[in-house]
Amino acid sequence: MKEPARHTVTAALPYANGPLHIGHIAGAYLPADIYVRCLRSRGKEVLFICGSDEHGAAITIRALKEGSTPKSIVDKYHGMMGKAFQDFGIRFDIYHRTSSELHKETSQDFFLKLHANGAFTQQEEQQYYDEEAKQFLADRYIMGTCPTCGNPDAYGDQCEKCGSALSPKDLVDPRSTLSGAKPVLRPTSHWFLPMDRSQQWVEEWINTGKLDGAQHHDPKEWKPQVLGQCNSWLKDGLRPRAMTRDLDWGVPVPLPGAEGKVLYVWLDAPIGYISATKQWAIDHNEDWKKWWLTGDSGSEAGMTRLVHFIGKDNIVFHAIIFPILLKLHGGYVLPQNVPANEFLNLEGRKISTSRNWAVWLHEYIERWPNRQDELRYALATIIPEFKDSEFTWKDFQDKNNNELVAILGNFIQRVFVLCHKYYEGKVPEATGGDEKDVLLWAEMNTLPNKVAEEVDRFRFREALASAMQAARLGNKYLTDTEPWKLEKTDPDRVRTILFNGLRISAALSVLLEPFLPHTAERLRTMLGLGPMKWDDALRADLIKPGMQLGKAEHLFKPIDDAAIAAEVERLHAMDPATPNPAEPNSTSTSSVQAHQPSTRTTASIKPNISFDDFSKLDLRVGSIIAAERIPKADKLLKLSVDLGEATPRTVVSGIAEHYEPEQLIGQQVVLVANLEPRKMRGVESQGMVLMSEDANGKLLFVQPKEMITPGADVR
Ligand code: B3M
Ligand code: ZN
Repeated sequence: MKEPARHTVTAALPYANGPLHIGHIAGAYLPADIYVRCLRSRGKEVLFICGSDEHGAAITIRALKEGSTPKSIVDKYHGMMGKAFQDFGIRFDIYHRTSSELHKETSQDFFLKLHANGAFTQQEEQQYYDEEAKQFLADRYIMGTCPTCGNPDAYGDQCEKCGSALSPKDLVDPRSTLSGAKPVLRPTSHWFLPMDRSQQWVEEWINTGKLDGAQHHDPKEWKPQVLGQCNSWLKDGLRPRAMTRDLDWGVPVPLPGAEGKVLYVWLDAPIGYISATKQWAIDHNEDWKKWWLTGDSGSEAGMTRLVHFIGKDNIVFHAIIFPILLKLHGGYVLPQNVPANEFLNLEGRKISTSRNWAVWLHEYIERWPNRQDELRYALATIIPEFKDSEFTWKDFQDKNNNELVAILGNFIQRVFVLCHKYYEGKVPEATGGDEKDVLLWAEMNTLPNKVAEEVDRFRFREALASAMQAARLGNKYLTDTEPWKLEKTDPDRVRTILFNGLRISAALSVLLEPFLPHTAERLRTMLGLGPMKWDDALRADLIKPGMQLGKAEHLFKPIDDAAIAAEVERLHAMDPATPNPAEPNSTSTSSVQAHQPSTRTTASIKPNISFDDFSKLDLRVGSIIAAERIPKADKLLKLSVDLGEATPRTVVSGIAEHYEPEQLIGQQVVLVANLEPRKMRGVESQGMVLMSEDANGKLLFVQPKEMITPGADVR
């Protein structure tokens, strides 16, 4: 395959209906950002496109739920997501939005061209209608049982459990998500994409990589699960799919007689990649066409490599439907790869927006300031490349403490400390080298290509491990050569060793940049180097003898158990409750319960427990006799609680944001007295105080109404 002239890289446009969580990041945006940064470092011409997906039922349903309008929903979340991406170091060339005028024009033109090319059929159809809400029910307005896997909460367009793409009429026992009513069928007319007509070429293109007789891409480069999903669709036979909807939020269908109809969100959203490119081109006085078009108007056929980074639930839209649309329009390049990832779970459970079982990116950035790379690192090691993977706070701590601190930070620290100690922070001059040095460089020399190849193959976890290998080699080299023992006897050798150490540090700042851009920049500053390219990684003259080095800074700080315990506690505290399986809507991520204020305040009751289980709990009334803050823990107070025992109990409680310590003295509380003791921020907590939250989120103690002797049991 010819080396492409340029790369158009897209990352799925997130719906502007909620903030971003780590599942989004690990699934699409982090891998895309690593890929793009690596290409740029290697001098390739790249355009990295993203933006908010602001149409479709995902938005209108959210508006209904928040008692707001679609416009204010998208404004709110577009701003929030754009900022979170920026803060996290995901560097799109543009973060656009599909509610823009340019996007409306672009998608209407695209639609009209398809229409003129005879790409659509217009059909009158019976569609589900909610007589209570007086609205046709497309996509997410309708739920029911998935005919494939039996999931009772499948949507009208898709089952999120098994990934099947669905039509509302496929659902067993359909129900309206607006009113819960059983919908009725009513006729309505829509424009359909008869995908069956494209079945043959799509099948050939997906499985052989051939397009119009030419080799377009190598299908062996596609992930097996992506090919698998496409082929399962193809095996079922592609069917006509409606490209318009009866909705009042979206891009209006630009044809006479189409009042009240908008483009299907999965038609307009991928065109969002194109309109974003147009906006970027306007902003930078550039040409958008070369990033998208083939032939005369743009680049040579096959010379622009289009790659879509997405999660697995978006595969069919990017690997089948959008390519069909691009081809029927004509003149556009088709994706050369769609490296979809599987899902990320969190602490043993599926990430769930409605149940707040998530680590939200903007909150992480707030709570862990200047520690973006720590999360980037932890997530990059668990990108769900081939199967679902799991984030746990413990693993985050381990990756930080055992890898970033112990391997990478430690290596850099050792080299810098010694250079400051022996040479007042100036780069020493190397003289010759021995066998250990030859071996070191033989291994080091393989790394840049290895990392780049793994990135090219979308094996980001391996690529990161290979880049980190440079730090492991560096540590081993220092341990083997022991420069600190030689300074008296062989100072020349020590200079060579530390010069090599600095060269490894410089190489690390290049090889780790795609993964840890903030750290790479700090490291370059410490080394006194400016921006570098991939090929500079091993340049022998990069580090010049006599050059002044920066301070021997610690690149990473260890994370203690208490900080991790606080995160886990926080996660559990946010989760309203285990859902009641008898309630059909309780587990879905965006079902609408318009009559209920919010799922958070009306948590469903946990499953029953036996009386025996209950009697295992030892609940006691206690009096708080002392309270103090715990240094460096904003949320925690250390309480001394008298239970009538010989010594008071020490209890750590997450109430520091709600009470001043002095307010608490003398208050009575209910304590779980037989909870396994647990250390938080170095303090052992010997029990747990029971609390409840008021409507404003303030934590209140559960207290006896009148004073009771401390130690009295609660039953
Ligand atoms: N907004 C789906 C999603 O967020 C959709 C992606 C559009 S990419 C063109 O899962
Ligand atoms: Zn299913």
